[in-house]
Amino acid sequence: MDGADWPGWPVEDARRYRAAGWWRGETFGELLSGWAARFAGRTALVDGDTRLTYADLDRAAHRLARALHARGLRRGDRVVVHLPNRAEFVTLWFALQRLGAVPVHAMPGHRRSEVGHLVERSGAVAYVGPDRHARFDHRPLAAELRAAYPGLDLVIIDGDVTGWDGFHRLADLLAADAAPIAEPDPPAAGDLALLLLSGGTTGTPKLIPRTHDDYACNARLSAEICELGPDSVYLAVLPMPFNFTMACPGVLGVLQAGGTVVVARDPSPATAFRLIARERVTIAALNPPLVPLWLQENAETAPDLSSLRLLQVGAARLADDVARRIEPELGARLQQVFGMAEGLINLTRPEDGPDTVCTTQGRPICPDDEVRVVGESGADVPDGEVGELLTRGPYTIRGYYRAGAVNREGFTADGFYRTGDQVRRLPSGHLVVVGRIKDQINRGGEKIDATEVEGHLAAYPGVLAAALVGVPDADFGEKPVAFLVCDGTPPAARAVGAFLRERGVAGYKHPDRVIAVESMPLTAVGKIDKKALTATLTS
Ligand code: J2J
Repeated sequence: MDGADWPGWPVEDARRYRAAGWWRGETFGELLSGWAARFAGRTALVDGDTRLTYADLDRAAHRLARALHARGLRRGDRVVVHLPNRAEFVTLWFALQRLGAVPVHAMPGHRRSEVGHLVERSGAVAYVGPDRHARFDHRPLAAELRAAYPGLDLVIIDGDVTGWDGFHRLADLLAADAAPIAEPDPPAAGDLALLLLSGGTTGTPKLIPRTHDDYACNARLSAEICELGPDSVYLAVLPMPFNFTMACPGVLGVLQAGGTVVVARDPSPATAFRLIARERVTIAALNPPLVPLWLQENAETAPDLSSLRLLQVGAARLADDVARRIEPELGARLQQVFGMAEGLINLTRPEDGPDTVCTTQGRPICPDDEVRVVGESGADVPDGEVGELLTRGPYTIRGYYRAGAVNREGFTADGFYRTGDQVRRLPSGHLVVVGRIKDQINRGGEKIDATEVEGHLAAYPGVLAAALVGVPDADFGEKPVAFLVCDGTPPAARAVGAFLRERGVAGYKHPDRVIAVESMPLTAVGKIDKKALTATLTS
């Protein structure tokens, strides 16, 4: 474990997790080789007309690993992966694992501000993106990153690189027949396998270090609870770099079970329903805003969803009444998923009754997940009472990557992660998410760090003070609204959006509305009183 960059698990706990079989000492490169041996001719991946068997995926990952090695990538190097849903994402991910290089997951909606932070914080040496996606050209972004961060010297584009000097085409690397690596330096299972971006609450983005051991555990236990097997067909609707889609059980959980991953290139219900019928999809994962769209499209078009057995919904609170419509209308069982990139995953179970499935966010997937629900004093509250969720376990990090003192706020001295989520625990161990104490807005599953956006808003000409708050929204659960104290005429939301776009801030973080106020209401300790601001809108 790399003690210098991130705090690993204490030796005693690590020994316990190994002895219990949660950690199995296998890297993702080794795991893929094993799956390829067991499931060789079965279909691993479907993306449009492309179908890859396990043997194909294994071969492609080997070939790409060699080509990347020939371009200078080595064990431990960090690589920002900014690809939307496509087969190449999976091939690249495993090629990096084979080398012991570390994918840093960027979300498709991220822009220069977020991706720049990822490069800076991780010290990435390479960037991989598409040429264009969702009307955004990634090549100027890659060029800007390369100019800004001298350590970033390898740019790989999935698509056209004509006119972009020094950029490599991913297709060329995939087709290359590089010589076998002369002196391989394979990673160990306790090594860093990937870095995920935290939803954040402090204005500084935090990177989440996940190891082969812990991330494989995350995917395997999720897959077992979802009863995945070789006949499982998973539709990747949400972005594949998202922890939910990747490992809960997601892409990795399905592959370890010998099933098939079907790539949805866009999240629309029309695309999803076409793929479900064509590929006989058995399991899919959604965030709450997509659920009403699926229910509506289903009512209007009566698609063939007869193969769909399980619909996972998570990343934000699913309304109980919407939850209750899922099984009767779509014919698939609902599973609520309350997870976090830092680790802990809660799932409702096949044996749970409908009330539990529709009104709770599940319970931890591992018997060694430790959960505490604490009040303001830090003392545990009784079951049924609301408190902050703290957690520790075999796949929950003990600290962020290169975060130093920040880790003292985010974790207790004895290693519990402070989730910032307010929950109630039922006697059955199921958790109900009732709110949060972190300064974050959850826009239908997309997390917005209020402090980070406020920093940008404060730079808008004439803005004297800025506060971003989440206000209730029928479609997204909540949406960001900016309260501004301005010197002169306050800007319209559209102008603020253009300003943030110019600064390279992802679109989902832009405020839906801008409200001018004379001054900010303050709490007793002199902080901006966000509850009072929200109340002005809802009263
Ligand atoms: C309420 N809030 C929820 C839920 C997450 C699976 C599923 C989701 C994520 C994820 C993930 C919620 N109800 N069902 O990584 O593997 C909020 C909580 C939590 C935060 C984590 C996975 N499910 N949340 O959403 O790292 O506030 O991970 O702490 O993006 O999302 O966000 P993130």
